[in-house]
Amino acid sequence: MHSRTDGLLSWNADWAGLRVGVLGLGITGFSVADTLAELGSEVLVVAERVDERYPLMLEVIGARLVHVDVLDAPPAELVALAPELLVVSPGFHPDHPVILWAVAQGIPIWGDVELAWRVRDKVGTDGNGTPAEWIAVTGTNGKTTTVQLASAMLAAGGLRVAPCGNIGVPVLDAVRDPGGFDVFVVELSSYQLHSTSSMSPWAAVCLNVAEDHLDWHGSMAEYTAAKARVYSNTRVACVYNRDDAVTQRMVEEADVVEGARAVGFGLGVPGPSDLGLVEGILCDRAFHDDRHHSALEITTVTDLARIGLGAAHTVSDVLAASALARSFGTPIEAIQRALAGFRLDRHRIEVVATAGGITWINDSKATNPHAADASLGAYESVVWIAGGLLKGVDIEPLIVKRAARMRGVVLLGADRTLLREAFQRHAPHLPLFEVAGPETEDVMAKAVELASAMAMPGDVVLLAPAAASMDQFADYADRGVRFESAVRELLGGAGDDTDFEEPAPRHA
Ligand code: UMA
Repeated sequence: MHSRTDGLLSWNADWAGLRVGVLGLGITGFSVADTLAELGSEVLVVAERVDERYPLMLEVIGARLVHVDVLDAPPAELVALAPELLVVSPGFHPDHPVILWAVAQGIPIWGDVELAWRVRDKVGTDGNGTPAEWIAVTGTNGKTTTVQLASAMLAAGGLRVAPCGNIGVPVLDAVRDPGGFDVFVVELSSYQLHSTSSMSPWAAVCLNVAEDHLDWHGSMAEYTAAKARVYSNTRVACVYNRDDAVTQRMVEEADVVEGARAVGFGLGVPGPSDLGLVEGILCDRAFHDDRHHSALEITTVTDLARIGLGAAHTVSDVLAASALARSFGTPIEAIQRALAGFRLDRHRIEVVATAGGITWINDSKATNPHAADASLGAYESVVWIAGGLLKGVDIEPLIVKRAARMRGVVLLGADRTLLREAFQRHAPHLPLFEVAGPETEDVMAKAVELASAMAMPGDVVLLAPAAASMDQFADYADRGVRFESAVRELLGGAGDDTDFEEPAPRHA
């Protein structure tokens, strides 16, 4: 069925007077309303749980707001508007009653990324509307680090780069920045990919796929299908993980633009269209004229370990980011310069302190079992602090795989019963303590005290919860900060984080 929105493929298209419903008023919803208001559309925002700063801002830009306590049906104002388009924030489930209503009405449903792709020629690279290229990054884990790495590499090569998307800067804000950019490195969540269809990126990567967000997607198949959309219409390079066959299959099955290449990365020896490792050296054999006979050296695992990037999953991220940057013509020297100055974000395998031979590590960013697996795998003997919201994901395989490395366990958070039962089934001998919730204040102090009682010299006490934090904390950063304060409180002046040697990276 033809609809008016089919032809809306440029900032300069006829958006004036278009009746649009916008679902959600967080950072995405506001960026959508602001963009559409600037384009002259008639905007009605519908949301529950609205942050107090937004309503006034909507008034200023000339968009209307319907704010309800519980949004369980399309409000009368939205029905009366008879929207020609509904733009949804990523947090809305596809089975949300308002979305189901729109589907039944035949109203097109876009996410903010779809809208951003269509209006990407507003400023462009040079102010005259030549759109910046897009590099799209998804995966269960490592997205933000890879986006930051690729952005740093492209910038070191002299380009104006905007990291944006799920990383926290709405793509529409990047697209409308008056300065203009040469390239966007866009972090895309499975939620965002679900509502994106026109995007045709220069290069795309799905870093890995493991169970996460099953409560939102309903099944692993649906979650994987959403992630696979990142490769649709890719024009130059489909970058996949040779250590994760699912990502390779996604590329084989993707509908890409004729001429797009598949480029692998992984911790093994690279083939002629891959980046990989040869005796601890990270090599590019994909973007190299003599790739059938030799490889270009990027850096070594030892050098990466010196700057905190030596864990196996981080080496993978460096290879993926290098593949993306190389696909865009970034010289190897620029990649090396970018790596020399790069530091991981906070709360990602961050050493908080060492005292009495015990190392305290904050990996609060490990919000699913796949991420926790990566950090548990990096240490031989661990007191594990875990728990929170499991998001419908099965925790058992992780416990079966990693219990042998654990000295003991401290559980916290809403879903700790599921964790406790899994330990009872698979590692009943392990000392296990629980911190009862739901209050936030003393949780970490108690967890740290219990962990300290179990830890022996040589051990790592690792906060890698394998779960989301929102049941007890504002977000993963808040959880990490509270952990760090509790550790410092416990250790008093005894902690010293300067003499810690990064444990040898493992590539198993
Ligand atoms: N809302 C409702 N009902 C709902 C859901 C949302 O009314 O059922 C409304 C509320 O008004 C709320 C607003 O929608 O204030 C929030 O919208 P949202 O949940 O879509 O969040 P945003 O503030 O727009 O932020 C989103 C991403 N959040 C989610 O996907 C949940 C941010 O990723 C992202 O940085 C931002 O867009 C910019 O692209 C955060 C995230 O947790 C970091 N992402 C998940 C992850 O990384 O695991 C996917």
